[in-house]
Amino acid sequence: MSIEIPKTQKGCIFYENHGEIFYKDIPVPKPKANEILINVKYSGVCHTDLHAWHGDWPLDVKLPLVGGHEGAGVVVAKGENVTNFEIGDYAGIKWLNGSCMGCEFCQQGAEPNCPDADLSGYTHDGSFQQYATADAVQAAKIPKDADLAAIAPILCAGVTVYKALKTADLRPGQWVAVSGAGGGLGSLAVQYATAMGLRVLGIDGGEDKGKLVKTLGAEVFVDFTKEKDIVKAVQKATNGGPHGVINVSVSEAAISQSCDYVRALGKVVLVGLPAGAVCKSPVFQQVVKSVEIKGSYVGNRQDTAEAVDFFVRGKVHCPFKVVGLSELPRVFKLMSEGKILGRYVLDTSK
Ligand code: 8ID
Ligand code: ZN
Ligand code: ZN
Repeated sequence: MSIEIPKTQKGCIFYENHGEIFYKDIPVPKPKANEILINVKYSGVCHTDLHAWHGDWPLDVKLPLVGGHEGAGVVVAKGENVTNFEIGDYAGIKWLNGSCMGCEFCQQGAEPNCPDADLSGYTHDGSFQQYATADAVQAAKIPKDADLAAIAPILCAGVTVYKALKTADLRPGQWVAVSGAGGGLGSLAVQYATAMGLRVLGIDGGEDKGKLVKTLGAEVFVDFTKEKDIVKAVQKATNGGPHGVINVSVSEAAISQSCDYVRALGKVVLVGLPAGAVCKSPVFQQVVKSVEIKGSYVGNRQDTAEAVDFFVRGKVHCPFKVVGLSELPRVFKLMSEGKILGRYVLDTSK
């Protein structure tokens, strides 16, 4: 089977950090021997895409750059060495586009920690275009009957929070606090945690987010815009503090707070990446409470398969709104104002 592939396509591209984002005709990339070419139908917009555009992190982006790393679509071409995908299969673009597969980290299945990791929408043009390339080894497998718009947010947000919850290593019945619970990662974290049998306390701002977070499975919602003493409120609601915290807010203060309200022997998982942030934990408290603070970075191929399986079985579903690819700048604006419930998903045909 061969599918006709155009020479040019629509994509969102920027030439400098914080520079104008152009929605325009750009060339369709050609897959290398190890790559597949995916006709991206839908792409989620992750806060990481906004960090990349702003140049928030001590890691250079490729310029010019086509962002995006939650792309779901159809395989339309493949390089000569690709054996695990056929033309017509559904496939997903993840943050980890490819890695060396030879270093000590890749060897133990920690491919995201590979020093030579190639990152979609960061060092490799991503899913904010109609056709994107991905290393076939790392591209996500998507089942044939999946809803491509609904599954897109699973490819980064879902995988990341699922892996973060595994990193927290909690038992069913224990409390987990999700800080940033109403956003893209947070709304999925609440659902994965609930599906794993955990008791969830969500923290975010505003009544709409509170309502959403409770609908998704949280027993308690703490509104950071209204609550004066968040540490006290969280500890009271969880009878002494949550056993684990998943930090997906884009707030340095919220991250440090979580080191305060976590229960003794608890685990604080760092996921959100506010620009220049430092995690402050009072050493005395951390020692006496024997708190663990752990970083968690997306997930590997197995985490991806497991996170997708929760979606396929109907256990998690990111609340999302579909808009055209050309509307990316508006989505970034809403995101920077903290106004997005769940995710915005871009339809690449508009
Ligand atoms: O592998 C990783 N570690 C990884 C993977 C994917 C994304 C890390 N991230 C990072 C992103 O780069 C970003 O820094 O996770 C962060 C969250 O991504 P997102 O979920 O895509 O962002 P969002 O949809 O904007 O949600 C953030 C939520 O945080 C809330 C906001 O209201 C929003 O709902 N929030 C903020 I900003 N300040 C808060 C506070 N003080 C807060 N919630 C609670 N307390
Ligand atoms: Zn992401
Ligand atoms: Zn490697």
